[in-house]
Amino acid sequence: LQQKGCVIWLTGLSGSGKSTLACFLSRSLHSRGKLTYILDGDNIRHGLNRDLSFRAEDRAENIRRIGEVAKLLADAGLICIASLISPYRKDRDACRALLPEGNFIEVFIDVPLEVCEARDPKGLYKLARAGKIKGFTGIDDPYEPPYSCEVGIYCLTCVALALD
Ligand code: GGZ
Repeated sequence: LQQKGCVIWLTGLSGSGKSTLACFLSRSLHSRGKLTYILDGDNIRHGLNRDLSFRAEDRAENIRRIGEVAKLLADAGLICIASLISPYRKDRDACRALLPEGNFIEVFIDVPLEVCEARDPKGLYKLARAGKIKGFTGIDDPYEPPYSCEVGIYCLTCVALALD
């Protein structure tokens, strides 16, 4: 296997497009002969992390476990694409610290809350606004954008509006 493993960490709000981008990235890398694996927060919460809630300590544990699994996959030579809200800077930084310098690529999907909420693909923002989901990121739970990251992906809708 002539491939150096690494972790591409996608962070951003619910509905920002992390999973879509993860799939696109994975296909694109496959077509270039690269081996990839997607770790998606929402999926992993149905299996490995099904014991975890959305309280801050449980989110931290969710991120820690996914960070450790990502490291194992990267050690095995895969390009691991982690896609989870990972709202707290310190948790993302702890995952970064597991990998050698340069092997953790943090990608911030920078889509404003208003846009994510307007998309609301699963109707979760609506439920959160109605108080039916408590501690929803962006509504009544914080999201800490990275101070510095390897890649920032801006919302195309916002760019189009700004240019209009
Ligand atoms: C945020 C929540 C919540 C709360 C359920 N806050 O857009 P989705 O639906 O498909 O992905 C979100 C997913 C978040 O899981 P993560 O593992 O990525 O979160 S974290 O990194 O913060 O641990 C969302 C859904 O679960 N969801 N309740 N309260 N998102």
